[in-house]
Amino acid sequence: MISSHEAIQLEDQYGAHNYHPLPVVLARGEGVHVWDPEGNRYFDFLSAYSAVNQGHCHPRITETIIEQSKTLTLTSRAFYNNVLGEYEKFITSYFGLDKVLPMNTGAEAVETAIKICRKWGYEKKGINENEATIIVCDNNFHGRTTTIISFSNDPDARKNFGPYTQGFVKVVYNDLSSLREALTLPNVVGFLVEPIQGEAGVVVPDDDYIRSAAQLCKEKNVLFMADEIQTGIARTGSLLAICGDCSCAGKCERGNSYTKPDILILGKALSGGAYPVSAVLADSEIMDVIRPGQHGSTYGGNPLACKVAMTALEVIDDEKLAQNARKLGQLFREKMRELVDSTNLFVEVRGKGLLNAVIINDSPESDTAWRFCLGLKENGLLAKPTHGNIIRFAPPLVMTEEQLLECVSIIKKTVEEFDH
Ligand code: PXG
Repeated sequence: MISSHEAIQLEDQYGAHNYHPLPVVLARGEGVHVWDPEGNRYFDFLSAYSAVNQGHCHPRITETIIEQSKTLTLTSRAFYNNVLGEYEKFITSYFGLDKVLPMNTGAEAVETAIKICRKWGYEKKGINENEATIIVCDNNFHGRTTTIISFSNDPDARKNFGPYTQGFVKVVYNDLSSLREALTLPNVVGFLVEPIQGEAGVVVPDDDYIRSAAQLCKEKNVLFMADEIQTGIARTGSLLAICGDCSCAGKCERGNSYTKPDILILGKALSGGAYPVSAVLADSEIMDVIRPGQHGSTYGGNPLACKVAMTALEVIDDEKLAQNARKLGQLFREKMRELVDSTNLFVEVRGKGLLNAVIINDSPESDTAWRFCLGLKENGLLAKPTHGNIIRFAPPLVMTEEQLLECVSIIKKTVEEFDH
């Protein structure tokens, strides 16, 4: 096996420099752990940005891949395949919406949602062609395609990638009056929102924000689109972040705190990190605006992806991962709050379930969070800053309480070393 040093050199020489990874090479993963080529073991506290909620190389998901890859992997949608329909029935009943449009990556699913929303605006709402407007939020992150970066306000994501796609207006996140005002603009067809802003630094809105925003949209006949690519699939202690503070003890019941989206966007953990699988769900009156030839993807809905997604979602229920994330999240924030109180380094901890962030006592432009993450790595835990002073902590949801407490000790030890 090549060494860490060699692996880093190869990426540096032959790969586009579109990332700045932490200097650690991962060669193997199992559950909450990953190993480098030299055999050092780490706790994964990023989970591939919440894609690996079910843990690395989950045996049931791996088994599904092996079995289906020996049977049939890809047919394209030129023909029917014998898994897609079964998957469509499964996932629509799982999330409580009539229909699904299967794609591969998160950004593709967001693009799909935008296309459905605009088409619905023209054909169902009677908006004049090419005038549809979609409301988005400041500091959003929805992916990297040209249209999506057109409504980003991150200079790195945007600069020199223009000209940009038109038809988007921004509102302040977690500010209902800002949304209310934008909804008075002509030609508004949709509101696209992350129920918790992950990339912005795990920004959790007020308890009533999502529900009230959806209500305002409903009053104006505007589609409420939830991007749950990072927050969904048990990460925040409920099946979806739009479930609110649910107390479901098992399978999602969509109880009183649940807000129904008009369009639900999923990706990442839909495959447990084993394969790129994304999906857009909506009720028929919305989804039916898409007719043959108007949207698609070679790999979208392939039998391997469909099987993987079904197993990945079954694992969420069978292992009660939402409930585990809910319980461990509370414990984690409690322990981090002790560090906020007892040290100068951490000033805040925030989050929901096992999607959390600590804010470090320095500026967003500083490299303090980066240096702290290097310290964590030396002590056997991998995390990554979202800004110079914010570190996201998002371990796989299969973690045990004992493992979580071990991780808390690693973080504590690193803080103590760092303070000196
Ligand atoms: N929506 C949200 C809320 C996301 O967090 C996407 C859409 C796009 O998903 P894809 O599969 O197209 O990456 C995300 C992705 C990165 C990166 O490397 C992406 C995310 C988080 C951190 C880094 O571009 N989230």
